[in-house]
Amino acid sequence: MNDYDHLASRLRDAGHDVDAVERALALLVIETPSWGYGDSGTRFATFQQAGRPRDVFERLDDAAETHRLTGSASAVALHFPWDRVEDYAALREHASAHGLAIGAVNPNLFQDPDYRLGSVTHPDGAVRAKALEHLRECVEIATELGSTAQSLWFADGTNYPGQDDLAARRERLYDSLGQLYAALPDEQELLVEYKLFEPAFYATDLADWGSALLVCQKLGERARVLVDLGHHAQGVNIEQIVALLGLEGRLGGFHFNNRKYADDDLIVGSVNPFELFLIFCELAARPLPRLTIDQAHNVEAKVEAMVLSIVNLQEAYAKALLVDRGRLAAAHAEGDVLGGHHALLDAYNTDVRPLCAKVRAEQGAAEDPIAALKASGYAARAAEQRGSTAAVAGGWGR
Ligand code: LRH
Ligand code: MN
Repeated sequence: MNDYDHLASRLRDAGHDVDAVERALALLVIETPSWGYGDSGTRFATFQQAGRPRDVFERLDDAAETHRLTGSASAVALHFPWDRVEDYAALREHASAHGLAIGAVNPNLFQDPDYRLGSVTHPDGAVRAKALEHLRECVEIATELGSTAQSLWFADGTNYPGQDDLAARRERLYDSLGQLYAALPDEQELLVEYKLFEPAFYATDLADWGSALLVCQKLGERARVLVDLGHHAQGVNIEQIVALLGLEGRLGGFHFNNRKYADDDLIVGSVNPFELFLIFCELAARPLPRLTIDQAHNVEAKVEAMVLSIVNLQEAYAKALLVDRGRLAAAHAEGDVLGGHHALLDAYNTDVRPLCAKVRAEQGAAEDPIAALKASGYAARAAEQRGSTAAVAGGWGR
């Protein structure tokens, strides 16, 4: 009996609907970020890697390889102007030719020098108008690319007490996003991402989930909160935020990554896999929101990092689908403090790798994506074709 048969029979004996778990896993769609394949770094350095994509078309090629190997990466989130091209129809065609859909569109209002003191919250109305112009351009780009979401993160904030009027900035934020929401076509929604700090180091205008939820409730039904795992203070219970926003119907999206200290943007599940499992336990209780990876692979091989990230997400979701919800509810009803915890631990300690491998194989992907990637020679071929560290178009810090 192979590992899968052994696992499946043990799970069925324990009363799990293994077919239902496999169907749910096969439907999992994770958006990979175009910027996760390109150059990225810290304020100290950006280390260019041989073979990294030279433009958005090659970033899509790397995303297609990630999807070929994992079966769950059939959409790509784009960032503008990093992914700007003349012909968006050609970009859309290139994506669909590789079996990829265009995911969320991410405007960039954090690099232009005009945004030093803010973008949609800037004291100067002309700067806010310029920011809105970029946001409207991204709405049009999304329409051309068939994307249904504007994923909004604003670096807006201040560095010193007294630098600006905190309430006035808030009113400017409401006014700017109100204008954007009014211009939003019906098929698009806004995802509002918050972040505790960086690049602002005194007050960030969208610093936490409550701040983002207030904005969304003011804007309308098609504005929901996006949770980035690296954007919280140490010790914050993120799975509780997921439960709360899910209950409110305001959990619009996720930026998966992992951190030990701050917004480290490391591979999801690489620091705290138990937290990732607990987050999926809350996510699996409702229809899944838009799931996107948001990582910066500063020193590690970028396609391999993305493939491992998808595998970690598949395994976390599979474990969450194996939580015995009936046993959990019974323990809660009986006040059995550890009863529920044991139910979670049993699911978390289940080695789901044979099941994930079987589902990937049934989708025509790889049982062992990392081994398949290494065997494919994809990275060496890319380095051969794309050359080493020549200047590239678009990307972090450019
Ligand atoms: C900000 C952020 C945001 C992106 C950027 C690449 O820290 O998480 O989601 O625009 O990273
Ligand atoms: Mn993010």
